[in-house]
Amino acid sequence: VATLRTARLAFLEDRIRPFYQPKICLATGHVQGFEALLRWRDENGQLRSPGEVMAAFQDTDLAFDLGQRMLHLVVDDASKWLEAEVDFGSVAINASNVEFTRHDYASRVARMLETYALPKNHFEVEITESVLLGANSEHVKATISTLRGMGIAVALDDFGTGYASLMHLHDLPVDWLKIDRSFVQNAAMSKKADAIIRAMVQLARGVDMGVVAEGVETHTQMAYLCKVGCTLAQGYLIAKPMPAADVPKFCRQQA
Ligand code: G
Ligand code: G
Ligand code: MN
Ligand code: NA
Repeated sequence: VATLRTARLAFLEDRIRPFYQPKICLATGHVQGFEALLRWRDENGQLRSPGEVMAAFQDTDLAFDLGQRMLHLVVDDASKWLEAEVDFGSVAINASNVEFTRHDYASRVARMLETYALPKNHFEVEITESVLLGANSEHVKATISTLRGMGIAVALDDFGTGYASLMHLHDLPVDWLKIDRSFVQNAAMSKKADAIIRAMVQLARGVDMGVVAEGVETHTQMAYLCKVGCTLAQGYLIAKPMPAADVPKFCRQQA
């Protein structure tokens, strides 16, 4: 486990990078966009997942700074793809609750996009419903609608793993619902898992949300998800998260 010191050093020494995992349209196979996922190199140059850094930084100002750094790096990468006429669709960033509940989240994002001349419809934000469990859920809802009003799509991540999900859907106007990979992995394997996935898709469609299936690893899962009406698929079957430098080639191959 990374200590706070190890995590802080990675941050200070600029060893944090976004990797990008594509989401494809199940109906057409086209790239809809990419999710940015934090990766970092430890002192031995080993590539590591975000869990440890985020656990070490949790609920500190560093969590906020880390989010700002990611936002900066992701918008920079995307603006370069745009300049090179790479058809990447949109890029999505995961916002931690600490970042998202700071009063000026929407305007900070807007300023960053404007600085890099990245049109807002090329950018998306992923949140989890736990952000609504904090003290100021009215403010969270206002932030969501400000972002959407600017043309930035919002996705509800890890759907199905949280608490009181149905209630949140009712008054949470988001664009995308991401079905957690724990459900996707059992798809087409058990009647119960199938019933749950079908119910989630129905629910999302009933409130005009698109549905993203996460963690798709097999052709069987992909065919099943397409059949039951999911919109997009993301997972190792399509591609693992890749460095920014590999995104242009991936987009060209898919076109
Ligand atoms: O990429 P990986 O499966 O290791 O990610 C583990 C978790 O870390 C996922 O829940 C993902 O949403 C989260 N995560 C990845 N990158 C970021 C990031 O830049 N910011 C935040 N807040 N969470 C991230
Ligand atoms: O919580 P969030 O959905 O943002 O987390 C996405 C995480 O899932 C990332 O850490 C990513 O590395 C991981 N991931 C993406 N695709 C797959 C997959 O097909 N299988 C598994 N096991 N993990 C995946
Ligand atoms: Mn996510
Ligand atoms: Na997720």
